[in-house]
Amino acid sequence: MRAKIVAGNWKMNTVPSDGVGLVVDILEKLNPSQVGDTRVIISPPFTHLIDVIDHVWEEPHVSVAAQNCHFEDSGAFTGEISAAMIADLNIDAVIIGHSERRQYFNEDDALLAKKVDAAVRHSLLPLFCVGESLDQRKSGNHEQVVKDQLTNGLFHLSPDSFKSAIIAYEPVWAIGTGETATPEQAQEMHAAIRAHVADKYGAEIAENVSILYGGSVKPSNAREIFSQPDVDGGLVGGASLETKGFVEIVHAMA
Ligand code: G2H
Repeated sequence: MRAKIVAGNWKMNTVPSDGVGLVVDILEKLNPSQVGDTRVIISPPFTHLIDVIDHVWEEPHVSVAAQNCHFEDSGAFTGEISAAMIADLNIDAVIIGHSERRQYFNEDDALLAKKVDAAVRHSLLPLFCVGESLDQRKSGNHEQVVKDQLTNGLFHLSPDSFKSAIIAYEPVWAIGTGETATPEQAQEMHAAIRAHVADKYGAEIAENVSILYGGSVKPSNAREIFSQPDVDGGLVGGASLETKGFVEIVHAMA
């Protein structure tokens, strides 16, 4: 049975003191009977990781992810944070390949593959993001774009290492725009991703990999998107910065 996951990607929002308040508030408002077996992942900026992990480590269904890592373990890379450093804080996961990293920091598949390796080397679950631009969708090329991102950034992993990965499908045209993929568009791409995983790793591994949808998920659309058979949860940006909305989204997954 694959895991149901709702992850909150705070991006570069909140200062540390506000972030701690937000996580405390979220933990208070999550209703265990409505969370069920959904795994909640909180992904704050690096500056908040120590404080946030302090608050969630005793919560069985809640874990913490970093938003990025460097591919080397240490060295002369001023301003960078390594997977080794993140893992040493008892963080569980790291987001890799978010479209904002691809777009604003020129991260390409070859670099992302090295980051995935660094994550796996330090037992961090790679939450690997893929997604097409509006032009790529309009040209009908969207499935191939996403398949190539997976092939080049993630599918070099051995089957055993791949089993720790989580995939997030985030159409770039739906990120932070208020525009969401329809449940049918999400399902179609998630099914294509699962089929692509099956081609590479076999049906059993494909059946067990969690594929999250991201892109303007909100309380008003979460339940319908999450009800699709190949959608195993969400990667939530803007709506994860407000307790009530994020908690509603988590409860919508159960
Ligand atoms: C997509 C998503 C979270 P938002 O980037 O990763 O953000 O929900 O604000 O579109």
